[in-house]
Amino acid sequence: MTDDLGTYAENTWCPGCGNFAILNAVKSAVGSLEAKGVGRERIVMTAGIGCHAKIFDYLGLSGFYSLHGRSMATAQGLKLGNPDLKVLGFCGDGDAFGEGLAHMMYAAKRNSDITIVVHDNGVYALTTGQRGPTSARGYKGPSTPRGNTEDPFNPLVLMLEAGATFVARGYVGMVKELADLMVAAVEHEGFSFIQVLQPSVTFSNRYAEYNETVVPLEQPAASFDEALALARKTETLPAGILYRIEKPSNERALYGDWNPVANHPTRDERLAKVKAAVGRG
Ligand SMILES: Cc1ncc(C[n+]2csc(CCOP(=O)(O)OP(=O)(O)O)c2C)c(N)n1
Ligand code: SF4
Ligand SMILES: [Mg+2]
Repeated sequence: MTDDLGTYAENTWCPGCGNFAILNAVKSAVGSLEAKGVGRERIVMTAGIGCHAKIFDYLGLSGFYSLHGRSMATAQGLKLGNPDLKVLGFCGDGDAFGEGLAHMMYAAKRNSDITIVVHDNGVYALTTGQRGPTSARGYKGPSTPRGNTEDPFNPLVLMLEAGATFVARGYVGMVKELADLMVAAVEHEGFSFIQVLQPSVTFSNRYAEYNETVVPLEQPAASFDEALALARKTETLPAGILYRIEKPSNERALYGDWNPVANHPTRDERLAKVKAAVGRG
């Protein structure tokens, strides 16, 4: 690990990949959080498997490198294990809305106090560009040589409907705004979701399209229905916090202010409990 939150791992992302901007935004967000008193030892990360997940190798934070489709499950485990942690889960679109879809829906439903950042490039990039859950209709790749015959999932709508209490969209062409979104998401107590539009220059280069269609959103929607309407827009793509409400997080509802790490029983206390349970206390 280096002082600037970097690591000594060789970076193998393609030149121009949108993932670089996400890495820079996270570093900036961690700096802002530290300035606000959230020490970096309290900020932990997890990632799935994919190009996005290499962020785990390049970012000098503690964490747990997970499996494809299990980043958000691992993030929930980290938070349950120690609710004082601020947990960042990095996912790909395939990770989050393919194999990990059920985990995503339930994490949002139970309002787990984690932040999920989806690097949405609309393809399975690491495995060389197969169609994924957010690929556009007509997308041509190795698994759809004649074009994708399915419409993409809308991640924002899915997360809103599942119960996410913070739903945002960022764009790698707006790094400062993306860093601000990450800070706000980490500060939000409850399930915070950021869809980051992250073109894969190699397999789905949509920079020109996004530069035309992404528009900054000044403030969150005033109601759930308004947020859904914003999320469904296609001619322009609002970027910012679409929806944010206060609701007790799962961990707060389960634990209150109790922390299983701080209140961990000693070995003798655990032995006494076991003996009592088997009638030998
Ligand atoms: C359990 C499991 N299923 C499938 C794979 C194969 N696999 C690795 S990366 C990947 C796709 C990654 O796509 P995405 O999550 O969108 O990430 P990206 O590479 O686009 O950043 C797949 C299917 C795997 N490694 N493990
Ligand atoms: S294949 Fe795409 S997502 Fe992966 S590093 Fe290259 S440009 Fe980025
Ligand atoms: Mg992808």
